[in-house]
Amino acid sequence: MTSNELKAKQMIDQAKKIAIFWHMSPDGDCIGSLLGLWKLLEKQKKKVTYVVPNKPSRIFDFVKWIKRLKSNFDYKHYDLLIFVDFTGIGRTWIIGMANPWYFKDKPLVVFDHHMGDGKEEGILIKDVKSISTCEILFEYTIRWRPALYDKDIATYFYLGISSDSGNFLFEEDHIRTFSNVLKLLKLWADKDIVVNNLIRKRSLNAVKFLNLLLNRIEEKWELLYTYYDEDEMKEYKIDQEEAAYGLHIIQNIDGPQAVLLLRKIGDMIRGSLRAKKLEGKQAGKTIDCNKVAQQLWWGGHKLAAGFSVPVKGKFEDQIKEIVRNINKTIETQ
Ligand SMILES: [Mn+2]
Repeated sequence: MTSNELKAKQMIDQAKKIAIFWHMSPDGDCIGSLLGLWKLLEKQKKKVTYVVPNKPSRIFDFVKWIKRLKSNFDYKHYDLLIFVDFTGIGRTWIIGMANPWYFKDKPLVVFDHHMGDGKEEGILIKDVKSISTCEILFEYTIRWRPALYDKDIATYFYLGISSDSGNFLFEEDHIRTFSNVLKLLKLWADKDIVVNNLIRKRSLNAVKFLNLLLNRIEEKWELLYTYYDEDEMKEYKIDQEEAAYGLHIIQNIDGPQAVLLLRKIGDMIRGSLRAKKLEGKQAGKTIDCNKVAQQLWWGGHKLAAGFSVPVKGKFEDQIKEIVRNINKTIETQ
């Protein structure tokens, strides 16, 4: 065991009251990490509180115990805080909480696979080479507490690996991911429930919204992009996670090296950038989304990253400016 692992395990073993936090717009990896960890800790007779900044999308309604997640933090005493699937930069939502000072100098363990900014606090169990936080959690906890594993826990971690890998499309270390998944399936992870509910099922409104996004597609040099305003989501009665379906579809369009989905949310514009993984001689030329996003405030991974900029002027004009800036950044890579 590395010293960080040893420390994290000790802190978790000794703590009786634990609060687990996840990031904005919880995705499958986030939900799987949190619920998997929660069940492992409950089985060790620990009192666990889990905190979500905003409600998970209804596409996750099929997940067992999802309704137990609470979004109000009580700011009481906890022996240990755990962050899953986010570190320094992702803590911006914590700053927006009622008492941000609460988090200062608290015993903290972080499980994450995002690139950091070097300013992270706490004991970091971080592996940017891993496809998902659920994978990291599984690799550690199956060594620490194999006897506690059950079908639910295996399904939670399977959910995270499946959703962050785009159902095994984006993983880089195939042997690592597939051997972990094989172990989870042997522990009775329910693959069918994840495939049927998360990978295949779409609401009719989500498909109609996709049609809107497809009609707006533009192509500028290395970038294919489309956009929406959050108010339009309301018209279609869908949530952000359902709207993101468009991104999964447009990233398969042949041609440009990167795709971008822009959305206007209140006074911010959020962008999701995805690069195509190039093959053969071109392999070295794959766009580094993390570098692009960092220049626009945020980051993520090499092939997928997000950014956020304040709204200024007309949405359509700002879109053109953002696209120009991204293309300029790509050019200098
Ligand atoms: Mn993740």
